[in-house]
Amino acid sequence: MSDALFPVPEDWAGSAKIDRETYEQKYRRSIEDPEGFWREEAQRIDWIAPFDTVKDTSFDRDDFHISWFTGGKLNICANALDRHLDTRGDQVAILWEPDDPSSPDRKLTYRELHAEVCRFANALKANGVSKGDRVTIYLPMVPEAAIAMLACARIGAVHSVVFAGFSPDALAGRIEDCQSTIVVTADEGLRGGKTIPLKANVDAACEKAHVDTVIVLEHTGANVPMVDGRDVSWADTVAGQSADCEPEVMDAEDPLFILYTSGSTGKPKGVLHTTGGYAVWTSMTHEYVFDYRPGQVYWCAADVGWVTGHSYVVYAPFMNGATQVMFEGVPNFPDHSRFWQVVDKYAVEIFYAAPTALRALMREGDEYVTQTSRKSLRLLGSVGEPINPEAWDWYHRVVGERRCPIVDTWWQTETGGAMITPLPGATDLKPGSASKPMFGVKPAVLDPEKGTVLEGATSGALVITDSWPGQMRTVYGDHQRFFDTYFSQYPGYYFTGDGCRRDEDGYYWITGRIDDVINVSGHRMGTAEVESALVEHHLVAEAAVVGMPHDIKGQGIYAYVTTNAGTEDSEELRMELVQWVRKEIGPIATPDVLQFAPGLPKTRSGKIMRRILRKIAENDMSNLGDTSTLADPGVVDDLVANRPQT
Ligand code: 6R9
Repeated sequence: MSDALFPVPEDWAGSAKIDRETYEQKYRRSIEDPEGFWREEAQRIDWIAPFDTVKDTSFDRDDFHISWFTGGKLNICANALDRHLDTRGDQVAILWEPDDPSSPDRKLTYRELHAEVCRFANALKANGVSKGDRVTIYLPMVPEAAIAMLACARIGAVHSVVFAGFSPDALAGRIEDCQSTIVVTADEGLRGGKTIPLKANVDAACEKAHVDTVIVLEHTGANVPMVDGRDVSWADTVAGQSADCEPEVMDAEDPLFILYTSGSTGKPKGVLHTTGGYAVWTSMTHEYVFDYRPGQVYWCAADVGWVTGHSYVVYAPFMNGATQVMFEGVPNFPDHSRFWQVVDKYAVEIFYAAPTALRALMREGDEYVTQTSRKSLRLLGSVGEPINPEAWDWYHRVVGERRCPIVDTWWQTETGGAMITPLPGATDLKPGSASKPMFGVKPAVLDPEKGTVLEGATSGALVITDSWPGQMRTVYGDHQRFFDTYFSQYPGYYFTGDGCRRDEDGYYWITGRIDDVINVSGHRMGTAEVESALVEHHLVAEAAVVGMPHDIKGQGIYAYVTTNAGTEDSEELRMELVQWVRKEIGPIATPDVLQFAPGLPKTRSGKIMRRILRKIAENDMSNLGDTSTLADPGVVDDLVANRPQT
C-alpha cells in the first residue's frame, strides 16, 4: 500500500498553475535567491508603502532575529476585502451552512462582508479597542467569527481566538496571559444538535480573569443573563455604526494575532504571528496548494479556533477572492452523509479536512458517501495529523472516485501555512506522505541524539534550516521561551517537534511528534497540561500522561494516576477524574483510559520513564526495554498486571 504511487492526473498536469517543471524551477530559485523569489511573490499583496528589505533573519543564538518585508506597510483586512470590491463585490464570499440542515443558511457577498466587518470594527473602537489591544474571540463557526477577526485586523487589534470547545478555566488562562480586557462571544454554540453554553462559560471565566467588556452575539436566541456595565449585545453595539472604516496602516512586523497552542512543557504558548510575511505566505500557499482560482467553491472544514481556520478559512481564501463554505456543524449530524450533502448543495470543488473525521466516516460504510453525487469535487486536502494509507485510499477511491488528487499538507500553528505538501499539478502522490517542501522551505533530518544532519534516505528529527515568511515571531510575552522551545535543542535550526522519514525520492513522511505532545483528532494536547489538571484534584498525588494508538482519533489519552495515601481507588473516583479533566481543559482532553498506579516507574533521580508508560499504553508488553535503572522495578509489574482492557 505505502509503495503505491499515483501520478499527477493528465488533466491536472496540463492545466495547473504549477506543473512539475515549474515546481522544480521555482523551488530552486526560492532556495538560491530567496530575496528575488519573495520580492516577486510579495507583489500579490497591496502594500500601502513598499518594504525596504525582503528577508532579515538569523536562527543563531547570538544574533537571533526574524523580520520579513521590513518597512512595508499594509492592512491584511483590506487585502482580504477592499481590493475585491470593484472586481467581485457581488460575488459570494461566505456560504454559511448551519448545524441543522433545516435551519436557514446564509450567504454574504464581498460587499456585504466588507460592510459587516467595517461596522464591527467601528463597534470595537466604540468599545475602547485600539491598535495593539488584544481581543479574545470565543465564537462558534458563524460568519461573525470571521467578521470579528477581520475587524480586529482592520483596526490593528490583535485577536486571540479561543476554540469554543475549551472550558472556562482554559479560556480564563488565555484571557489572562495576553491581558485582553474584551471578549467577543455568543449566547450559545450549536454542534451536532447540542448547545454549548458559551456565554455561561465566559461568565465563569470572568470570575478568574479581569474583563471589562463582553460582546454577545445572539445566535441561538437563548435567554442569557447580561451583566450591567460589562455585557453588550452584538446587535446593539453595531447598530448605528458606519459601514466605512478606514483600515489602519500596519507595519509588516506588527502583530496580527495570538493563537494558543500546546507544547511539551508548561502552559499553552501564545504563538504570535505578524502581518506582512503571514499575508504573503498564506495567500501564496493557498493559491498553489489548492491551485486556487478566484470564485471556485472551496471548503476548509476546520474550526476558526485552530490555525487551519485562521490561515485557510479567514485569511488566505478571502485574500485570494474565494467563495467558501463555512460550516457550523459536525460530519455525522444529522447523519454520516452530511459532509457530502453539503458538498453537493454548494457544488464544492475543493475540500480540505482532517484525517480523524475521515476515519470516523470511513467506519460507517461507503453508502453514506456513494448516495451523494460529489461530481463537483476536483481536489481533496488533508491536514492535522498523519493520514494513514488506509484512510488515504478511502478518501481517494470512495470520496474522490479516483479523479481528485489529495494534498496532504504538513504544517503547524507555528509555521502559519503549509510547509511540506504535494501540489496537485506537480507531485506524484504517495499515500501517507506529505511529499515535498513548499517554496522557500528548507527541511533537514537530524540524528535526534547527536543533532547531526542526515543525508539521503533516512529518518530522524524534522527541522527547518532557514526562515520563511509565515514563521511565528515570538511566544507572546516570553521571547526567551520562543528561542528555548524551538531553537535551542538543535542550534541554528527550527525544531518542529516531529519525527520523519525521507525516502529515496526525497519524499517526507511525517511520523508524528517526538516530544511530549499528543495529537488527539488533529488537536494538540501537551501531556503536561493534562497532568497538571489531574494533580489539581485534591485526591491526586501524581499523574503521568502518554499517548496511545486510537483507531479514530489517531492518538488517545492514557493517564496514570497515583492517588493520595488512604484514598480508595474506586470506579467512581476514576470516572470523577475523567470528568474533572474534561471540565478543567475541555472535552478534547478527556482521558480515554485512566489507570490507577500505586507507583510510577522512575529512575533513581526521580525522572518518570515515559518510554515504559507508552509501551504499556500501547499494550506492547514484550517491548518494555531495560527496566533495571528503575528505582523500583516492581511498579512496572503492577502496572502491566492491572492494565485495563482496551
Ligand atoms: C496545521 C496544524 C501541528 C502538528 C504537527 C504534526 C501534525 C499536521 C500533518 C501532521 C502529519 C500532516 N500534523 N499536519 N502530521 N501529516 N499533514 O495541524 O497545526 O494544530 O499546530 O498541529 O500536527 O505533528 O507538528 P497544529
